[in-house]
Formats: sequence, C-alpha cells, structure tokens
Amino acid sequence: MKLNIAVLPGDGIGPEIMNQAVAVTQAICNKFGHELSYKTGIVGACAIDQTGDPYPAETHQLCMESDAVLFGAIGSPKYDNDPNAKVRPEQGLLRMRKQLGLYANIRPVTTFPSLIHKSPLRSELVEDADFMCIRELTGGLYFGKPQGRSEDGNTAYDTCIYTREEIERILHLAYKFAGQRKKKVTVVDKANVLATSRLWRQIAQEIAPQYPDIQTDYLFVDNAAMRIIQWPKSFDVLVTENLFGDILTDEASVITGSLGLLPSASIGLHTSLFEPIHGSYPQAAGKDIANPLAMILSAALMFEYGFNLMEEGALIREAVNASLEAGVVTEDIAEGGKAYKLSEVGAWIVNYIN
Ligand code: GGG
Repeated sequence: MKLNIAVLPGDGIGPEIMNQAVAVTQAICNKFGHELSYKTGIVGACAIDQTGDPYPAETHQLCMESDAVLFGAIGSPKYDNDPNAKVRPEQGLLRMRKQLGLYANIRPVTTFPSLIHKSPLRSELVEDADFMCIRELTGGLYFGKPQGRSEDGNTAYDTCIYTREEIERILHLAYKFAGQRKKKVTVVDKANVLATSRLWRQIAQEIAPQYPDIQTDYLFVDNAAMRIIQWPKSFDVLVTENLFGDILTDEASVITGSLGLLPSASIGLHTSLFEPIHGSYPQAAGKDIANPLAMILSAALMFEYGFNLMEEGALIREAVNASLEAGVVTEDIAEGGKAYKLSEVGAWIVNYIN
C-alpha cells in the first residue's frame, strides 16, 4: 500500500516528537512492505513567524491532497502572554479542524499494565480501565460568534452554538463505536444550566432508542469529572461537546500516568488527522526530554483508523508496551528510575519493530 502523509510538526516539542513518530511509521512501512511518502507543512506559531498566517493555504492544500495528517502540537508563550496579539497559533489549529471538517476527536483512554502503580489512583480502580472519549471538535464555544471584547476592553464574550446536525452526527458516531465495544454510551452535558446542553440531551434521548442493545447514561460534566477519577471503569464511550471534551481528557490522562501518553484521531469530512492530546510543552522544547509516546501512539491510530491496517497499529502498541515494561521511559514517568531521552525512547521502539 502507498501511504501519502502530511507531516505537521508544529511548535515547541512538536518537531522532536514528530521525528520519532515518522521514524516509527517508516519502520512499520519497511516491515509490512508499504511505501511511505510524506511531505512536511507548517501550522501554528512557526507558520505565523514564517508567513504571518497560522494555517497557510499551502498547508491546507497539502492536508487535502494527503491520505492522512500526522500533527504534533501548537502553541507558544510568545502569544499566550500577549492578550492583544492579533493572530494566535491556536487559530491555525481551529481553522485546520474546521476546514478539514474534523468534527470528531476520538481519544482512547487506556491504562498500561506496567504503569498502573504510577497512577495517583488506587490500582484496583485503574486496572483494565479502558474507555473512549469522543469530543465534538468543530462547534461550541471554540467557534461560536460573536466572540470578543467590548470597546472599553472590560467585558469579554464567547458564544456557545450547537446545531441539531452537529449533535446528531457525533452521537451516531458514539453509538457506532460503542457497538464495537462494551455497548455503553455516556452523554456528558450541563443540561441543568446551558441551552446548548439541553439540546444535546433532547437529541440524545431521541437517538438512544434507535440503539436498543446499547445502554445510554447521562451525566452532568461536573459529575463526569468526579466519576472519571472515582470509577474510570464505569465508562465505555463518553461523548461530549468541544470544551468539556478537552478538559475531561486532560483529566483522564492522569489515570494512565502522564498527559504524554494519550493519542487521538480526528475524523470527519475529508482527510483524517492524528495528534497527541497534549500541547506544545514549550518548557521542554529542544531539550530531548518530552514523552514521545502519545505522538507514536497517534501514528498507531493512523494505521488503524486512517488505513485500516490493524496489524501495523498493533505492532506499534506492542512496541510501546514493551518499552514501558523495560523501563525505557522519559522523565515524566521515570519516577526515581532512569529517565531516558525522548530520542532514546523513540530509537528503542524503532529497534523493537525492526
Ligand atoms: N496536539 C494538540 C495541541 O497542540 N493542542 C494545543 C491546543 O491549544 N489545543 C486546543 C484544543 O485542542 O482545544
């Protein structure tokens, strides 16, 4: 098979983790006899610095022409600390998601047996915890207009908007995934307060009877945040809107041992995109210390969801598990043991695959 991939390293640690994901992807292609062709593009702060635009037209064209997109991370303190910045790296990420029609962000939350003891939760709570968070990605507060400030600058506003169509398509996707898993969907909203959440709940109640073999639960987001920590095993497929999904999955990553372990797949109308859930971690940029596993596991999702190449994805997972078991880990999960460099972890995984 020929794999044409757009590679967008982005900012901060993005280029370093991406180097490892590309090396792993190449090793898998060599092993299984696929032809890998990839082209690199810019997005985020690096794109602003080079072109003034966080998501240049050339990058969008590259994504549209590719079979899949591997994306690292965006964000820079230069913009975070400037409330008056006219253009921001995150605008590139949001435009990329919108223009590629990536309405669903699938975030598997899986614990790794060799890291159970590193979870802040008791091991019996996290052992075998395995759920999937489906985050709506192109609606809600991130995109609603108007957004801005009053003339005197002392009042700011965001607008949360959801349409029936946006809610229906993400809910149907959640049921499709649940049908292949433990047959349970948890719809997370704030229907006691928000109008958009009441529409989510109403549509979910209309759709649920169409899936009689799947159990549907409803949780307010504050309650869901608590349950994720209290009893992660109670979830199978959790579906929610954009902002809630972003926050809940960062929380859920703690169960696994590190934010540096969670990958994601964004799917929708055009080319699918695969990225770690974490951001650009600028404090670690260029130091060869960040955890490359979320990025490498995103490459595994690319093989599975992007190309339906399940054995290839499974081998990446096996290699990642083996590296964890061998203690070849970066400082975020080394906890008193030897902390390996980002590049050493990547090289170990490539070596395992070879
Ligand atoms: N790899 C994901 C990434 O770069 N995240 C940075 C970020 O600002 N994300 C915003 C969001 O996903 O809501």
